Amino acid sequence: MAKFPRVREQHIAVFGESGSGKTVLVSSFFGPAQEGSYKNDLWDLVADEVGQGIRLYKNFLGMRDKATVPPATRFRATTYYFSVKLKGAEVDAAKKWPFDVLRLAWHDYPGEWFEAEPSSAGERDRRTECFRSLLRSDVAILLVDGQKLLDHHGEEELYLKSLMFNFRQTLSRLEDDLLEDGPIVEFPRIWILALSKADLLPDWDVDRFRDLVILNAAEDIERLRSTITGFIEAPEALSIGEDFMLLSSAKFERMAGSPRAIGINMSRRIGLDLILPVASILPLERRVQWQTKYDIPFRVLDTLADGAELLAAALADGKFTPVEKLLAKMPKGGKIAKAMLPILAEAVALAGPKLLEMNEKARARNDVLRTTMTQFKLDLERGVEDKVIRNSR
Ligand SMILES: Nc1nc2c(ncn2[C@@H]2O[C@H](COP(=O)(O)OP(=O)(O)O)[C@@H](O)[C@H]2O)c(=O)[nH]1
Ligand SMILES: [Mg+2]
Repeated sequence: MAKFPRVREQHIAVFGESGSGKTVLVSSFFGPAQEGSYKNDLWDLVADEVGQGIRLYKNFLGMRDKATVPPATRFRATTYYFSVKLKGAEVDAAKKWPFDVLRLAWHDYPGEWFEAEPSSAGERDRRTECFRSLLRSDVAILLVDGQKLLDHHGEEELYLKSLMFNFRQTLSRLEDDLLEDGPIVEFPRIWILALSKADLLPDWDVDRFRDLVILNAAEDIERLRSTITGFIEAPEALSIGEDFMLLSSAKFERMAGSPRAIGINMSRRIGLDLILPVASILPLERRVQWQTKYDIPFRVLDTLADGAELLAAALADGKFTPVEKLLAKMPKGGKIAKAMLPILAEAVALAGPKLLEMNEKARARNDVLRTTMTQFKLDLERGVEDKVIRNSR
């Protein structure tokens, strides 16, 4: 009998210049799940470090009740650890869920680091160190600030180009340190461009955002891609400039003529419910796509979507046992990756009415794990339909 809880850990890295909305975003991701009125019969969202959780909730309450924004977090790199704890696992370990906690590590990279050279050797080391920890993420979200787009109305190109340029510069500066041991195996391979503060552009959908970025900064994205290509092993497993999403932490309502926020409606969020689905489902999908198309070394596949087998087993009906058997029987390596591919592909292919049906059945059976995983996939489908997210196909 497996020991519970078994934890699957997914990492996402959030990059954005200072003021682009990172701290508010993480507060708004976490806060609502702590409200007394919050209901979720599938899981609890908890902060692994109590102090962090309190700070984020306080940020959230400040916005909700006092319309005050969190203090700027300059030059501070933080990793927030959240656990999505599935309900009912303790009482029913016999369900043999392959995991019952999904851990999300959210890396917040200080925006100032994009904008200025390190001021000392010590700071340079800190940056490299921080960046190394970000590399464990499968997914990176790069924020495009909606406020800056408004400020640059008519010359969005200037802003977008400088954003991409700064970002690429930052990476290039770190190149020597990061590449000490040769091409990097574990590196975020899914780069999502996200419009933050999307509430400021209420009539925009994700297609419009994408068109703007491509029209004005296609070459810059290409340059960023080639920079990253130079960093990593198996660079065909990389998507950048293919995934886009809208994010808004709240509806900020401003008084006419006054720059001061007068109301922050925390119940009007955009895209935040897609964070967990993006962190858990997208890497699995991409892994299947890349593994099918290219000959990718196992060590890359294995880091590309850690625990993909278990996620797939949790999604596709009746697959726990075969996956567990395979994992127990075979040594880690290319052979098992090949044997697993059809199972992963089956899980990824679940969609539409079939997926909904599985979700409903799992819910009726009180199979919280499968309900949650199929729900994440449904949420992503819904996000695509609503034009909040757009993924490469
Ligand atoms: N309209 C709007 N404004 C936001 C949103 N998120 C953040 N802001 C504004 O942007 C400012 C900077 O956000 P913050 O999260 O501190 O940026 P960070 O430096 O990237 O951490 C906040 O003080 C808010 O005024 C959002 O979703 N919508
Ligand atoms: Mg901040």
